[in-house]
Amino acid sequence: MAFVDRLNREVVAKVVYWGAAGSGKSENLRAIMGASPEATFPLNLPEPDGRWVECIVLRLGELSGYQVSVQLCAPRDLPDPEQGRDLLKGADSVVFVVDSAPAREAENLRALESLRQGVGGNGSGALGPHLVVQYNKRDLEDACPMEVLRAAIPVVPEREVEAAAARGEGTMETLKEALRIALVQLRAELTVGVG
Ligand SMILES: Nc1nc2c(ncn2[C@@H]2O[C@H](COP(=O)(O)OP(=O)(O)OP(=O)(O)O)[C@@H](O)[C@H]2O)c(=O)[nH]1
Ligand SMILES: [Mg+2]
Repeated sequence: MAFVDRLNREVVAKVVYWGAAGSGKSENLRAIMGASPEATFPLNLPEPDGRWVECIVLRLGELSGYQVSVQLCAPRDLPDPEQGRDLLKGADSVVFVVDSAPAREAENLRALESLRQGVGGNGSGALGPHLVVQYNKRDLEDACPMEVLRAAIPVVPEREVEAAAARGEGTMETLKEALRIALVQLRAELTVGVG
């Protein structure tokens, strides 16, 4: 759940990008930074030195009388289980970045398993409603066909998006879907809180 400061009427939502090492998480953040002049870096990164996670902050505007911003976070590589749980705690939605390169199938699966462990669930049910699956690197000449990838990634997401993050294709659409999931919940929480 997003961090809500009712006194100052500010909300910080969190979207976590997750995926195998080299799947394209950083390219997503880079593309979003490039398209969002207002993007900033948060002041309270988990580890100032030798950082294992990248974060950017976007201001989204007003919702139900609150100023809303969102933190987009991506670990470098797969984090260890404790760091992973910390990062996923409070996430309003998760983008699982799939590498379409045929040789990365096992790594994609390992990343999905670590995501499941990180959110504390063991079935696709718990994860799915908060999840956007981004099939990245669709520009590769030997990219796995979509039906092969879908069959190989055992999760039912709320949304899926095809992307070529290194070209900035599909990255904003992915973000839009992740924010949509986050904001639906947030609106409900703020409305209940206001009474
Ligand atoms: N062809 C192609 N290459 C991509 C795409 N997205 C990312 N890459 C390349 O894949 C490599 C890894 O991308 P990153 O964004 O650094 O991957 P990451 O998920 O952040 O990796 P870690 O931080 O190590 O976990 C880089 O050389 C990217 O340029 C894509 O859509 N198409
Ligand atoms: Mg990275």
